[in-house]
Amino acid sequence: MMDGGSYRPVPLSTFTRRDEVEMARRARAFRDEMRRRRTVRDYSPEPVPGEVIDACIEAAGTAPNGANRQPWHFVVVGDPAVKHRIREAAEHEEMDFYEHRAPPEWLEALAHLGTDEHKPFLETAPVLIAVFAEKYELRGEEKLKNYYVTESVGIATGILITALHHAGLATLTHTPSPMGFLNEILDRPPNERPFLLLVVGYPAADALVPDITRKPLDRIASRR
Ligand code: IYR
Repeated sequence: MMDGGSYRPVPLSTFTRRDEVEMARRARAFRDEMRRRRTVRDYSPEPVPGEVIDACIEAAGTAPNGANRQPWHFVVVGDPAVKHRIREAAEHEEMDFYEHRAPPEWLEALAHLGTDEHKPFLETAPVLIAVFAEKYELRGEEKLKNYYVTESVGIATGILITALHHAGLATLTHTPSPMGFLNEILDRPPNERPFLLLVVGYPAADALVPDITRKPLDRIASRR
C-alpha cells in the first residue's frame, strides 16, 4: 500500500511451514554460513557480476521498514574515476578523524583492527555501494515524512551484507565521517542522508583479517 488509503489485505501466500528437524537444520546451516563472513579490507580488482549485485540489492529492499516507505537508496559505483573521488574525500575526512577528532579511547578501541586513514580498498575493490537513508520523500513540492528511517535502513543494510556474503562476495562496512561528500559526488538530493559505504568484491589472495572472536550465545542473549 504505497499510496495510503484503506486497509485491503490479501492472504499470506509466501510462508513455508517446516517441521522442527528441518528448521533446526536450516538455522544451524545459516548460522554456520554467517560465521564464515568476515569484514575484508584487502580486495582483488577482479570485477563482480552486476546481476549478483542487483539481486542482493533487491533482497535488501525486502527489509521491514517504517510505514512501508522503503526509505533507502543504493548507488552502485563501479566507475574508477568516481571511486577515486570517493577515496580522496573519505581519506581527507579520515585523516582528520585519526589525527584530531578521534578521542584516545576510540583509537585504542580500534587498534586491534589495524585501521587507519588510508583507504586503498575504495579504489581496488570493483564495486562500492553507497547506502542512503531518505529522511523524507519528495512528492513534487510536498515533503512526506518517513518513519524509523535509521532502523529501516540499518535492517536493509544488514540484509544486503548477508545477501552479498551468501552469494560469495566479501564486504567492508565503511563509515567515513562526516560523509556529506557522497551526496555531492553521487549527485543525490538533500532528502537523502548517506548512511554508509559498502565495499564489495573478492578478497585479495593474500588478504589478512584481524584475529577476532564472536561473543558466545550466553553473553549476547538471555531468557526470562
Ligand atoms: N570510520 C573510521 C574509523 C572506524 C571506526 C570504527 I567504530 C570501526 O569499527 C572501524 C573504523 C574508518 O573507517 O577507518
